Amino acid sequence: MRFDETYSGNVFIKSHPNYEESKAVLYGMPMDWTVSYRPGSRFGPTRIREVSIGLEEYSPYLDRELEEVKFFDAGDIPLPFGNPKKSLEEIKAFVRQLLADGKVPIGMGGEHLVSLPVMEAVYEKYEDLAVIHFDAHTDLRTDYEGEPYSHATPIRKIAEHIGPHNVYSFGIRSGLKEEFIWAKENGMHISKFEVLEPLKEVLPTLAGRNVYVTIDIDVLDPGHAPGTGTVDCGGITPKELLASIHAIASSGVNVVGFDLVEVAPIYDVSEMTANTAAKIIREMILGWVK
Ligand SMILES: [Mn+2]
Repeated sequence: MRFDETYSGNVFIKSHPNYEESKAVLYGMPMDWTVSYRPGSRFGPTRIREVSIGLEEYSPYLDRELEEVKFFDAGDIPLPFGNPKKSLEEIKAFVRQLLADGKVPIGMGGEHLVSLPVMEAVYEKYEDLAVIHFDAHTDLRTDYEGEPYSHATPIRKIAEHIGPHNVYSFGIRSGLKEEFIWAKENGMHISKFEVLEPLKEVLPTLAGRNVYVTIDIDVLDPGHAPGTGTVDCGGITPKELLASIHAIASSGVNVVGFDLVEVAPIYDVSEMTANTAAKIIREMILGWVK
């Protein structure tokens, strides 16, 4: 299931060498064809893997080692440049296979539109699915300049697909007035500006549910994570994001898949964004893959 079977180089730290034996599968979705502002997130997965080597394998937060969780790094899904429709089909086919094999999908973007086919595939398997979404942006547009498949639309599309009342967004501080109105009128949960406290209020209602979690790195303040396409000041700290991941880990929700998207290394001069992303992924793996 690795895309290049001869590949032996850049993989996430402590990933397991064998697909069959692994409980979860990490994969990159190197697509940034629909971004409205700064491109570059197609290079995110590669850079996150490279810097992951600097991480400790042990989490003092969770008292757990990466050694204890078998996850396979499948590499990046080969995607046709400039063709979002075909790219989304390729991603969905890949994730369907993972789910059929009983694996937990762990995605790295790429622009946020890559999460849409993943969530659709996960919903095919888990009909009671809820989505937890951390982001600076609503991503609730119906289209962007007439284009329905855009990095500004994935949450709208999944909300229409699984029911808006099953989607919970946190940390939102940017979007059109109409998007906020649509969410409110359709029973979708949006917490503006904050993540941890409103999340703690919602989690008890999701206990026992199958949940997909999608994190746009720009939920963090650009002071902490400048390496992303559409920066928006006023975000949360990595400390709050880590605490939110740990809150989900101990909440009784069943995380059936997750992703982290929109890391764009070319704007990441300090490499702080990629390093932060790698640690966040480590904590999600250790906290959510049971
Ligand atoms: Mn965003």
